[in-house]
Amino acid sequence: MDSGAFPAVLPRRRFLAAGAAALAASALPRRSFASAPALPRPSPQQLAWQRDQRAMFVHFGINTFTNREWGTGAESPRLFNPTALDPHQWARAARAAGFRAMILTAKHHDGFCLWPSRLTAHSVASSPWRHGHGDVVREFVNACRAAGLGAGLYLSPWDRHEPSYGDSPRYNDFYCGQLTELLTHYGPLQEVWFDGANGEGPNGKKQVYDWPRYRALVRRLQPQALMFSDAGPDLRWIGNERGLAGDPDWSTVDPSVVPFPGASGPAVTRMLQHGDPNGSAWRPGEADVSLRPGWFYHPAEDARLKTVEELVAIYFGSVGRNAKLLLNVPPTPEGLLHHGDVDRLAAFQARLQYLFDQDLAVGGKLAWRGPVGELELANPAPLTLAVLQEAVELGQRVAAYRIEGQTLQGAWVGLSRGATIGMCKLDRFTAPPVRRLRLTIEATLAPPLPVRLAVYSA
Ligand code: FUL
Repeated sequence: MDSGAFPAVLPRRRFLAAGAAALAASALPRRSFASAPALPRPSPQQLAWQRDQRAMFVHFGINTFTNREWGTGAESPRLFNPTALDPHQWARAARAAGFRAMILTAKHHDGFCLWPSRLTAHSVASSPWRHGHGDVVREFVNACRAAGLGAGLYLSPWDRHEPSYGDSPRYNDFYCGQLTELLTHYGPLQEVWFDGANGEGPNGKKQVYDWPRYRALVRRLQPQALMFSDAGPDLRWIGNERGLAGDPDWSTVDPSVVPFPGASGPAVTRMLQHGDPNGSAWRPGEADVSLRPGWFYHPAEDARLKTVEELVAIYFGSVGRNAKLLLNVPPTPEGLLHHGDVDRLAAFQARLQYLFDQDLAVGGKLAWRGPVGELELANPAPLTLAVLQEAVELGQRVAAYRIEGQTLQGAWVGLSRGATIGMCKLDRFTAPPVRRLRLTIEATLAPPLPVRLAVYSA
C-alpha cells in the first residue's frame, strides 16, 4: 500500500467531526505516521488471526453420543466410542472450504475430557475408544498441523461433573491444572476459547472463576496464544450466536465495559457488537455460529443445515463487517463430518469464489487527492460488490466513507456508504455500468492512510 500518496490530515479522535472539516483539512501539508495520535494497534498475532477470515468450530464430546446439547456430567465415559474418528477428514474439509484454523471443544460443560487428563477419570481414558489409550486433542492438533491450520481449544470453565466445582479455590486449581495440561502437551495453540457459562455447582454453590489467574497462566505458558471470551482480553465475542457483527464494528473496545466474562446488559451488548472508536484496547470480534441448529451433532438436523445463501449472508455480516467468522461443523458419533456438511462447506466456498472471482479494480490502486481516491475501470461493468480494506496494522482510522461510480453517460451515482472499514468491509449493491469509481473518506480518527478497494460484478 502506497501510504505516501495520501496527504489528507483529518480531525483527530473526534470521529463525528466529519465531512466538511475533513475536506478542508485535506489542504494541510502531509504529516508523517509519527505525528498520528497513538491509536491502539493489533499485535502481530491478532493481525494474522484476523487475516485468516474463517475458522471452523468443532463441537464434539459426550453429547455427540447422547444426542444432547448440554450434558449433565453424570454420563458414563463408556458412551464415548467413535468408530471412525478422523480429524484429518475435518481438516481437509476445513482447508478445502477456505478455513484457516479449527477450534475443538476439549471439554464442554459436562466435564468429559477429550484428552487423558491426569486430574480426572472423566475422560477418553475411561472410554472403550482405542481401549482407553486414545487422545482426541492430540489427533486434532496433529491434523491441524498437517493441514497448515491454526489450532485452538475450548476448555469450558463450567464443569458439571467435577466435584470441586463450586468450591472456588479448589476448582480454580483444578481448572488451571487442566489448562496447563492443554498448554504444555500439545505444542503452540493459536487460540484459547473461554466460554463464559457459569452454572450452579453441587448444592447450589456458586463458582467464582479466577479470570486474572487463568489469563496469566495462558500468557506465561503460551505468550503467542490469543484468548477469546466476551471480555477478551485478545479477541471478543461478537454478542450473539448468529455469526453477525454490528455495523459499524470497531476492533477497539473500552475494556472497563466488560472486565471479565459474564457481564450483561445493553452497554455490554453494544460494546460486543460494535466495539468503541475511542476504546483503548485492540480486541477484534469473533462471530460464532453453527452450520446446524445445534452446536453438537444430532441426526434429526441432517436436513436442517444453513443454506449457501444463509452462509453467504453470515459471511457478509461477519468477515464483511471487520470480524472473523467461526463456523461450527460438528462431527457425527463416527467421528467424521457428515458428508452433507462437507458438501455444504464446499458449496459455500464455491459461491464465495464465484462472487469474488475477478477484481475489476485490479489491485485497487486509487489515485488520491486529499480524502478522495479515484480509479478508472478498464472495462465498464454493472458492479455488485465492493471490498474495502484499511491498513489496520496502523490502527483503525476510517469513521465514514462513500463510494460513487460514474456511469457511461457521465453522471456520478452513489453505490454505497458506511462508517468504519477496518480489516475488511464488504458492501453489496445494484448499480448501472460504471466506468470510474470514487471513494471519499469523509471522517477519520487519525490522519488517514490509503484504503484498498476491490470491486466485483457477479
Ligand atoms: C455456549 C455454550 O453453552 C454452547 O453449548 C456452545 O458451546 C456455545 C459456543 O457457547 O456458551
